[in-house]
This record gives sequence, structure tokens and C-alpha cells, in this order.
Amino acid sequence: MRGVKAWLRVAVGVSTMALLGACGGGSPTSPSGGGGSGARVTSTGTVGASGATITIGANGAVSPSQVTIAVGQSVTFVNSSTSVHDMESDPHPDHTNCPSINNINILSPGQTKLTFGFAGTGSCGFHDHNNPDTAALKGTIVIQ
Ligand SMILES: [Cu+2]
Repeated sequence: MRGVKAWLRVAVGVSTMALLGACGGGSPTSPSGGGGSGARVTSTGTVGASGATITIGANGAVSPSQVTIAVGQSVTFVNSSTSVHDMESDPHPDHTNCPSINNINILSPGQTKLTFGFAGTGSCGFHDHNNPDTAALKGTIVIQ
């Protein structure tokens, strides 16, 4: 009788460990580091040196629509149009891929703002949140 009880304890212990092991093994390598959970390119959290300038022209289009900068740098956005724009990271409406871009936010006519620095390499799309389907107000920041 004592022998059976001991065997049961061992069996229960083994199966519990197997369950825990299966659960723990399921979590993939998750991004560590605060603030940038889920971001493709995390933000340095501060404005860096400007590596490129993107201008919204009087024609209502960004120019150039693609720029390349180095890791740690920012991008300058200039609004030379007569409309207010709200420049944000893709994807719309979550703006989670590259939070550095969200530092631009509302850009009034005549205003100049910088993104936060980009902490890693990658490709970051942006758009005008008020005109999310306007291709002329979309672009890409490449960090290499
Ligand atoms: Cu948006």
C-alpha cells in the first residue's frame, strides 16, 4: 500500500512538470526593453541629429517620399503646405511600427518638427493620419 502511494506521487509530479515544461517552452524570444513593445524599429526616446528632411509641399505631397538615415538619427519634417497634417507611423490607425515618427504628430502650416531617433535598422512607413488613403502623403524612412 505504501509503495503504491509513493508511485502515485511520483507519477503526478512527473505529469505536472511535463505540463509546466510545455507551457514555458511556448514563449518565443520576446523583445525586452521598455516602451517599444511590438515596434519594428524602436525609438531612442530623444531627438537625434537630423539625417534627412522630408517636406510637405504646396501641392500636398511629401518630397522625397523615401529617405535613408543612420541608426540613432532623426528625420526633419517641414510643412510647406497650407493645410495641417498629422504625420504618424504605419500602420494606420495603430501607429506602432516605428514610434519615433509619432513625435511629429500635428504639423501646422510653416512648422518644422523632428522625429525621435531610430534605435535600429529597418524600414518605417509613415502617413498623414487625417488622410490615411492619400498616397502622396505616404513615405518610407530607411534606417541602415
Ligand atoms: Cu494613422
